[in-house]
Amino acid sequence: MEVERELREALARDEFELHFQPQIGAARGELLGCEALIRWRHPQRGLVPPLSFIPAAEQAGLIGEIGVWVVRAACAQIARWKAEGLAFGCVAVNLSANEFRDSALVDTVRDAMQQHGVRPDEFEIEITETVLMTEAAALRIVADLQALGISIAVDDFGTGYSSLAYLKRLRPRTIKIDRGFLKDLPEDEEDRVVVEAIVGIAQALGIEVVAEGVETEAQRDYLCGAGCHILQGYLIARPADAQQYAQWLAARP
Ligand code: G
Ligand code: G
Ligand code: MN
Ligand code: NA
Repeated sequence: MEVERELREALARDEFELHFQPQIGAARGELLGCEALIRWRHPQRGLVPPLSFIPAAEQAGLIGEIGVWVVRAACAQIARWKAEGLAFGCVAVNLSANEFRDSALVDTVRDAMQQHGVRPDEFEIEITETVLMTEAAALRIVADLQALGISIAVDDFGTGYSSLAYLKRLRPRTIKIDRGFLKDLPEDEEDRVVVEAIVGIAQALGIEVVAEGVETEAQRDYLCGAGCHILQGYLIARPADAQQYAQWLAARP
């Protein structure tokens, strides 16, 4: 398969890179960390976004190898920021549900953290809600990752297989309300009802809520008032490569 060969070459040639988007406290604006987002620096096509190659990587059975690259690259970046004396908080990586089929993931994460001297509070894993995440084997891998001391964030919350039993079993530190629920805030009454219900459930379960895709001050003000704990979005900063992100960090008061 053509795409498969291209993706293998991209791995071999080290053409992937991570970009970073900050997360800040909703009430006080302090830096909490960032989400790492993969891009493919294609020699001809330029910077390729993940939606253009992650689905193909899943189909080609290459998502596991890309996940290993992402985990190692994030840990290596953490070590570099530390060496530079930058306060970066916690770095969250995205892993596909398919990667929770292989318990080798736990060794990959443990080894990468050890190799780069990454503390558990400096590393987080984002997973999306799917039926797979209710399977015993996948839940076991999540529990083994949590036993390393790292936290789990449920991504795109509200769009997938959400059930309260699932939240109770997964015990995430945060849930990320999908951008789709935020884009028409604060005007849309149904979206307000959804957001407030999610915040209420999360609070009752001791889970923090991340609002992602925050673009306007009106959205931010509404989300703060509704009790969201953490903000991420273009209003704060767009995803940026490691060098630009380090500059953004260094420029903060
Ligand atoms: O980065 P962008 O801004 O385009 O992200 C689009 C989608 O790609 C998001 O749903 C995000 O979760 C996913 N994504 C980003 N980086 C990674 C990654 O490293 N691995 C996987 N599996 N998905 C990613
Ligand atoms: O992993 P996830 O599906 O949550 O990926 C987040 C996606 O949202 C990435 O594609 C990222 O570039 C994008 N994103 C982040 N902030 C904003 C924003 O404020 N507005 C929009 N439209 N997209 C955003
Ligand atoms: Mn994400
Ligand atoms: Na998301």
